[in-house]
Amino acid sequence: MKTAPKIALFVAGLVAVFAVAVWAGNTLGPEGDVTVAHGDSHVEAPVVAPGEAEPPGGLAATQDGYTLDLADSIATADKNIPLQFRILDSSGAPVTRFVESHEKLLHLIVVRNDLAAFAHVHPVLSSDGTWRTPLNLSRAGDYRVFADFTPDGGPALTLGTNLHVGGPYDPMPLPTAADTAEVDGYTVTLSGTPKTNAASMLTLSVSRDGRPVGDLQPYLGAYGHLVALRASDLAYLHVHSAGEPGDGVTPSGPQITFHTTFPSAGEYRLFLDFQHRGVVRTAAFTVTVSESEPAHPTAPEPAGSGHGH
Ligand SMILES: [Cu+2]
Repeated sequence: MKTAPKIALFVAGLVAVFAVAVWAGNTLGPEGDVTVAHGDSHVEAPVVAPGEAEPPGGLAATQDGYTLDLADSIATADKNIPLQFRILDSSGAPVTRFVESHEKLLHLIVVRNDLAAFAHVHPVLSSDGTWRTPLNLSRAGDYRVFADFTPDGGPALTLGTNLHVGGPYDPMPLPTAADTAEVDGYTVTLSGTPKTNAASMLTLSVSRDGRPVGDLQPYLGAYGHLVALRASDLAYLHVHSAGEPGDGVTPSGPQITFHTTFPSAGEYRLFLDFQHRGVVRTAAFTVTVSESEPAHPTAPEPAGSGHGH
């Protein structure tokens, strides 16, 4: 009977090690905001070491005991596909309580695998835990559905699963990398050099007819929402916008600033949602992320560098 406590201790140790590992790469650990949870001891969020990118989300349908469960993973191309899904907990029961983030309980991002089609919608939750939304997917193909949410008492998660939309499919090559994107007469310009191993700051500037747009409207608690997906496998990156409307510092355009850490070199597709004059539009960019030099090389200093003993 004495082995049970030992095993429990061992498991607890493993959990602690895992929790620290997760925490190191992700500002939201399994227990939520540690700074708040341990208010009396004021734990500072650990600094993410160079080279430790936030682990990308969206690559798994099940993570940390939660599962994204689509009612039907096969649909036919249509402007109004009724999508239904649930978030199940580790016992298989649907989760009915969620924590709001960016003014919504859950954000649903749907992209075709070739990244040629994108939707960001906010499904409606029924009391039995079923989420529903119409989806405008008039183009056939294989899609990835991402649910970005925080279950009550659980970690912030992005789960991803496949949706097959039948019909004639004409896959598109990824657009070449460019610093500007056009949408409905708006031009969005990207500046900043995205790199691996370090938090990258990206600035997106919105203009229309050559004039900077300085009166962007808040949309879901920010002047812009950016979704970044790795082209090779649709890994979903968490991107944080700098500041928020009404904080007295953040301008309502033309520039919107974001921070993220790219987990690897390669091509990514960025989708920026912004609102102006009551209409939400999406500008899309392809960016090529280059490998950056490690900030703290681990190799010993070369002999004769003047620091010999
Ligand atoms: Cu959303």
